[in-house]
Amino acid sequence: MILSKNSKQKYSMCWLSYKPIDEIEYIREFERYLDKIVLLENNIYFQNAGNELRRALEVLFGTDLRLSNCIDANMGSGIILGKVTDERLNNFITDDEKKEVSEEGFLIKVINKNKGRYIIVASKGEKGIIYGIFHLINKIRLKTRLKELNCIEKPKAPLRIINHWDNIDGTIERGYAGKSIFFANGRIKRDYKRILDYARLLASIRINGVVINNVNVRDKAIWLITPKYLNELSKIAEIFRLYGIKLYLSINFASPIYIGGLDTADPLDKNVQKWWKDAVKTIYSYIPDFGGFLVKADSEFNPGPYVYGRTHADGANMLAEALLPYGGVVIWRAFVYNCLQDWRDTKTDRAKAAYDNFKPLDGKFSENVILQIKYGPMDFQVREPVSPLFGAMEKTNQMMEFQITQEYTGQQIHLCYLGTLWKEILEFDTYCKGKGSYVKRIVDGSLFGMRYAGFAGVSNIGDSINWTGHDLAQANLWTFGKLAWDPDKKIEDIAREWTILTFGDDKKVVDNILWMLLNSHTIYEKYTTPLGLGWMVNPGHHYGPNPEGYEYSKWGTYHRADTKAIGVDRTSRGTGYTLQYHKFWREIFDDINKCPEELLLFFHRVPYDFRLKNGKTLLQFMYDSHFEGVEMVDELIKKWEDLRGKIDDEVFNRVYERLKMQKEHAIEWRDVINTYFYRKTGIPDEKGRVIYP
Ligand code: GCV
Repeated sequence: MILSKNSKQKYSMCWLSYKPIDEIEYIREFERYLDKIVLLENNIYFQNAGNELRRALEVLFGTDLRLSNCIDANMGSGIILGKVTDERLNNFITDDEKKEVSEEGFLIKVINKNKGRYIIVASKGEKGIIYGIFHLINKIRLKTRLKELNCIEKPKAPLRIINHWDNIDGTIERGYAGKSIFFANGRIKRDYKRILDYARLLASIRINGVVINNVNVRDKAIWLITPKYLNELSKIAEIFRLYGIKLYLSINFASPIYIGGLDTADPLDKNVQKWWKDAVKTIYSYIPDFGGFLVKADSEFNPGPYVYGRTHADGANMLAEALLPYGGVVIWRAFVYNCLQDWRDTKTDRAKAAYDNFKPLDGKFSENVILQIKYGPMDFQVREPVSPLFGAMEKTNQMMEFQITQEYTGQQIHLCYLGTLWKEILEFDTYCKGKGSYVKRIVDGSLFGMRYAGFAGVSNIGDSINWTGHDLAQANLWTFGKLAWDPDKKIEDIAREWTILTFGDDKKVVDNILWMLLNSHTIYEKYTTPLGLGWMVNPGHHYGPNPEGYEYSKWGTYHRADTKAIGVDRTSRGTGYTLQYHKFWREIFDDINKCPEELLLFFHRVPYDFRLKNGKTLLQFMYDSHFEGVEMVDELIKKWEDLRGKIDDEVFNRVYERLKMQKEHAIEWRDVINTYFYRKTGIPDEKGRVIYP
């Protein structure tokens, strides 16, 4: 493992740990282009990109290239970084190519002309250059042949943002990889090297925004938007800026009361509006390219506009008005529900909350408000249906919220690669504008022609040696960035690229790790809560099995299991949740025989003797699934054991330890859940396996 040094700590650079290229033929082919790096713009962004490239090439090829500012007639060869609009590139780039390159996009072109050999990396703006550089570096590391380097890349979604749930005391809500890299003990950390390396990792997956504090904004964190912290924050913003990443902050909706001493935070109150305008003005005086606010309001005890009898549009638009003159945005979370609701009434259903709260507001949000919607209607369970809000808000900017951190998916002790699940969600056809109305086209803004759209991923990193606790969990961060840039990409390709860049291209290494990644979500689902059941975790920390553990269970168990059946009837005859979907899906979800089986218990109340498509009863399926899941963890372990000696020892052992823990905890899941069903039904396993009574 190549470790990046900083004064206090060593840590891996994940997929950016460069090693010398070992293929002589490839080195020869490439060396002919390596005379110097030409920067056609003289600014810190180009300088930084040039230095990134130079440092990488030094490791890859052992050559220390000069940085130069001019293309001279006898240049011979080199890598040229420039803006597509630069006339000096006219000889190399066609007008059509120029037109195709966007502000964040880039072009790479290999040229052999008049005995000169050049690789052009060009963009319309600065961000595209840094993305182009990392693209080139990684393509070289994948030993991509020169003739295959030519490309034009552009993002599908304009906003690609990481959300940190970092608290100002240094803890991370739902963080499983150490402490915050930004905060400690109520202060902003000055570990700029670590932040810079983080910015490099994020830029290499083309992330363009980062919210560094938790959406639950409490205590001192409320004051982050004031000069008390803004000076320090501006230094962090500066580091991120170098890598094309904007800084955003989560805010507390009641800040005018907490900080401003007002007696209300009513969004229609003139003093409140003025307070926010002044606060925003101050922020921009420290951070001129500040991205904007992320807001969790009226949810899980956070204040919001409902307190004043106002709508979420009133709340969001008030903030948006303050940010608009500076180009800032408000990202408003749709995760609004009443966690204390009494669900004994059969129509009451938490799954309906986001739609019920926001659908009536479609078209009422300002142009710079974006609604950030969790992928499913509940809360990042191992499987949920796609939130019906996608496809229901044609006049509202929308973003997809994925949880990269593995709150309900094994907390970075269990291997659970999320790319396969995310891809399924993005490929879901909402039918809102007829066939082909995919979620991916909604969150990239193209289906409804929205200016702002994109992806938010709840971060899985902390200050641990490998950033993510489980080394293989780095793949989730990588995949989030790759899908946000291009949701059409094949997940196998994304995972393969990560594997090679992180562990090298040994065939066995690649095959085994790829198998592990691509099967891991299914395995986790099998031994935890298959068929869309969800939630059977311990309350509070959400790790480990607890069949009746749903924390807001005052009104009975979440899944309402009794001796005959389990699941909530969410059909149009039941809670009415399916009515929030387009007719096409409503009819499918409503019908117990048509409903996709992996979501059966999400949508239906099902008797234990109900026969599934494979002929098994629901109960027997449950037993089998849990046994199979544990057996498949053995497969994961075996695949990893086969790689001993082929992977850096430290990394090997770290992952091995986690896999062994996974096995132990998977057995616990199997036994607790199977026992639960056995106790409920009194029906033993048909195969006579031991189920603890
Ligand atoms: C940041 C779930 C999590 C909370 C999280 C919340 C949210 O309820 O358990 O930790 O709070 O989602 O997304 O706001």
